[in-house]
Amino acid sequence: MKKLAMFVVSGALALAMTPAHAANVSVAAAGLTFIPPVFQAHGGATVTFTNMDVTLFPHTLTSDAPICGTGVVCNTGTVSPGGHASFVLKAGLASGQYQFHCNFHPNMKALLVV
Ligand SMILES: [Cu+2]
Repeated sequence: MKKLAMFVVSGALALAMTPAHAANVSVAAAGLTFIPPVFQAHGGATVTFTNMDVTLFPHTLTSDAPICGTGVVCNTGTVSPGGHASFVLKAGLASGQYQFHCNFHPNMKALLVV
């Protein structure tokens, strides 16, 4: 019985020490604004962008820096109202803050916190 208890405890510790899977995140556009304007994710996470803009503008979610791969900028491409697209952040992306914008509306900004 004591052996079983030890096994359970060490199993729980192993679970606690296992890095969490990269949580996937969702970002939307509405009213020429990204929602939320600041989002958190780790490298390897999938970022899904949905265009919920009732003004019927197309949008993109595009990173300023190449953080989807070596020399690869994250870019959903053009997403029409009601549409969605996703990309995967580069695995092992360094901690920091990364700016995103919309290719059609430079004033639309979002910030990724890793
Ligand atoms: Cu836009």
